[in-house]
Order: sequence, then structure tokens, then C-alpha cells
Amino acid sequence: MKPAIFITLLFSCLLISSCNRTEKSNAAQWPYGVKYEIFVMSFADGDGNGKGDFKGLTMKLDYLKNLGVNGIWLMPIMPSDTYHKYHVIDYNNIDPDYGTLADFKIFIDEAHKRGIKVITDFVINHTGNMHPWFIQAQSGKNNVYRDYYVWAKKDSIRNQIHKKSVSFDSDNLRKWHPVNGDTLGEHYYGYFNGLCPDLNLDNPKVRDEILAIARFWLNEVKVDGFRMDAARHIFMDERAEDNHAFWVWFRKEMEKIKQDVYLVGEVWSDSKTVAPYLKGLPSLFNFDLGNAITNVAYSGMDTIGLVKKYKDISDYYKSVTTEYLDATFIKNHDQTRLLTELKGDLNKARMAAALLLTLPGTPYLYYGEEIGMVGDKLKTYEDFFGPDAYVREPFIWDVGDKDPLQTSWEKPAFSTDKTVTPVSVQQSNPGSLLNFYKKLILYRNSSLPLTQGDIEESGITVSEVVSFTRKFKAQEELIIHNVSDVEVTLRLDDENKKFNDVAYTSADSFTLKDGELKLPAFCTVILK
Ligand SMILES: [Ca+2]
Repeated sequence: MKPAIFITLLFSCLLISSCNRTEKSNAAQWPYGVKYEIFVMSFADGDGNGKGDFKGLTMKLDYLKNLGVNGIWLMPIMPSDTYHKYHVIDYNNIDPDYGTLADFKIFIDEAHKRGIKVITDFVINHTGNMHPWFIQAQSGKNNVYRDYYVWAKKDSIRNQIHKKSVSFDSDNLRKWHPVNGDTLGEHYYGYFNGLCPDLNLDNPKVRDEILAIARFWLNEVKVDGFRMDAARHIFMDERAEDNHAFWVWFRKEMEKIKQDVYLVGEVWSDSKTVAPYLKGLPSLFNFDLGNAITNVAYSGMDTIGLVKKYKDISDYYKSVTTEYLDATFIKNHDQTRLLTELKGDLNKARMAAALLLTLPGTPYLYYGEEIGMVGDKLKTYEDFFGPDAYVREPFIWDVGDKDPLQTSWEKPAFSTDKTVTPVSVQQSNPGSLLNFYKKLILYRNSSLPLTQGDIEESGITVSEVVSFTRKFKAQEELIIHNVSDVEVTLRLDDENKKFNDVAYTSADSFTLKDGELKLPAFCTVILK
């Protein structure tokens, strides 16, 4: 590196650190900022039984604070008879695996003290089949809970019973299910499977129950919002418009309970299907983007026109609602882990993270992504938990059981201290994946263009490069990613030459001179 450039870099580094103090709190203001999805069972075990819980999670809040996240999404925490807890059997409590309501309230309090908000999965499309409502509902047509669920005479659904329909989020072919020992000749509707019967949200009594539950969590327990599971399945597929209207109603009711409630929804589908949901749920997970980022990072080429594709969809959503706030992510708890899809290439994992953390929206990290956890959903499985458990394995704090909060509820098939470098080791290595995340999140949190700004194409069209500008009021940044494994030399055009300050770079060997950039393989640069 030439001395003049070294001085420029040093000077801009000094500028960044002095700016951090003044701008940081503004830029990453809620609901902006980086979020972190947690499967509590696998995170931190506070009482030594191997299962993660809120005592443990509370003790690890500083880890999340240091990582730079300002929001946590907890996968379901209510009592359930399934390990993943998506089949709720009591809406007003904490699953005993995770502790008590009192533990949870302490956790919320401690998170809030650190400036971290907490949202929980709220599963209202269905209950578990062991929920007392469903147990009652099966007892007879006159039971008061019968109408809490969706029933049909067996004859009336004969041609639908084996109807083939597969969607992004379900490969279940059978939506109608018989009741064991039933003499009433009716089947119940369960979109995902027979173990989780769909609630009848046409029934005002069920809606009242849902509102009472929300009041409990928002007012009494003080969670900051909800992640709404299976948002597109509230009513059957052919009632899409009723689904859209439901969420408008739901949001209005939630805002009556807590004016600044944060809601993010799961509508796992293409953008055309997603768009009408934005009126009720202005934050929805961007599944397309997660796939696109993985694709570009893996191939080392931008063959899909990532920025244009992103912008087209985002502009389309903004035409539906001006409140649109993209919930971006690479992978979640239902998908094969990022590093596994990238065939274990850590450089590519860094690039995927760099793309996520420089694009618009509120990026969600899936726990373990930042330390390079692995897990393949498609592996043939023979154990009790099923394939998803392989992408929800224990987080790795230290070597062996050195960390007293290490969870061990399942025997990991993929992520162990042999295949993943533990947190403790990564923390002391400045070049680790974990420190890569930390440094870039720290920068993002200090930058208004990155956290809240618009996105435009930069005019740089080289297939090894993904480049765009981010602009917030008068502040503008040019982001350039060399997604390939070879060095790329670029000459900035007159329009882009105004960006001559290096605000962030992932590689020390990067150079900028007279508008000419030399980007080493897998290098990300942010210019101001
Ligand atoms: Ca425990």
C-alpha cells in the first residue's frame, strides 16, 4: 500500500470512530438495526439440564449487545409438546424447558436495559392438537370449542382429502384429518399436518382469545412485538383476500393495545403473492433476497442482476405501502444453513454477510451464522426430531463443555467444536468470521445511508462485482463488493469519482488511486 493512501485510510478510520459516538444511536434507531433470531433450546443453558433457557439467555445478552444487534426474535416460547414449540398448548405461559414467566420477565428487563428489543413468535394459524381447546372441540358438535377449529363433513371434502398441493412452506399433501375414533363423520382442517389443527379465525370468539393473549404479552410481559408465523394460511388459499383483510384488522387491534408494536410476518412466497399482505404487515421476510444472496456468494458472479432485482421488488412493495420496511435475512430456522450451502467456504460466507449488511432493510441474522455454524436439512434422518433439528443445533460457546452455559439437548450431527470454531476462540482472533460480522455491524450502525437510506444502481457493471449506492438525505455512500475469488480492477466514472473517502474495507490490501480501485478477491469497500 502506498504511503499517501495509508494516511487517507488512517485518517478515515479516525473519522469513523469519532463519528460512531455521535451518530450511532441515531442511525440504528428501532425499528432499524440488526436483529438476531434465536432458538432458545440451543442457545444458553442456565440450569445445567442441557436445554437452553431464559436464565442462560439473560447471562449471554452482553454477547448480543457486543455483536451490535438491537433486536431479538425468539422462536416460540410458549408451552408445547414439540421440541420446536410451534404447536402451542398454552398461550399464556413459558414452556417449562425454558423456565418460568418470572425468568422471562427478568430477561425482557435485562434486554431492554441494553437497548435490545424482544419480539416473539406468535403462532395463531393453528394450535397444537394437545391444546385444551382442541381436546374439548373433539368431544362433540355442541361443545363450545368445536367452532374454534375448522370442520367439514367427510363427504363434502371427499375430492380434497388426497388433493395434491405443495407450497414453499409445506409439503403436506393432506389438509383434512380424521379424528381418532370419530363417530361424527367430520374431518378437521390442518394446513401443515394433523398435529396442528388450524384455528377458525372467522369465529369472533377465537379472535377475542387472540387479542386477549396479545394483551397479556404486550402489556403485562412487555414484549415489543411479534413475528407472525404462517401469515398466509389464516384462511384457505382460495380466500387470499380474506387473509389480507385479516392482517389489516389484526394490526389495527395490536396498535390499540400497544401503539408502537412491531410486527413482522412470514409470507413464504413470490413477491406478487407477498405484496397484498403489506397493508397489514408492513414488514415481511424477504425470502427471495436470501436466495439471491446465497446464489451470488456461491457462484462468485452476479448473474441475476441482484441490485436491479432487489430494487424492482422493493419499489413495487413501496407502491403498495409507504411504510414498507424490508425484513432481510439469508437463512432462517427452516432452511439449510448458509455455510453448508456454500460448501464450507468461509470467504463466501463473509461475502454473503457483507451483501446482507450493506443492503437496505432490517437484517436478521440466524443464530450461529456469525460463527459459521453448519447444518443440512436434506440429510437423511433417522432420529426423533426430524430434519429441521439439524439446522437448529446447539450454539458453540467454547471447546467441549468449557462454557458452563453450553447446551446439549441434542447430539449435533453437523456443528461441533471440531467443525465450527467456538465463540471464545473467534473472539480473540481479529481475523475471525465473528469479528468480521462485528466490525461491519458496527459500521452499519454508524451509517444513516446503510441503515435507513435508499438504494440505487451505481452504474458499475462487471459480473464479478455487486455495487450500489445508498443515500440518506445529503449523505451518500458507494458500496462495492468483489464477489469473486480473483482480483478486480475498476475505474470509477465521473459520477462515482466524488466518492473518494474510504469509510470501510474488508481487506487491507485494497487500493484506491485517481479513481482506480484494486479490489482483492472477496473484498468489500464502502466509499463516501
Ligand atoms: Ca436448562
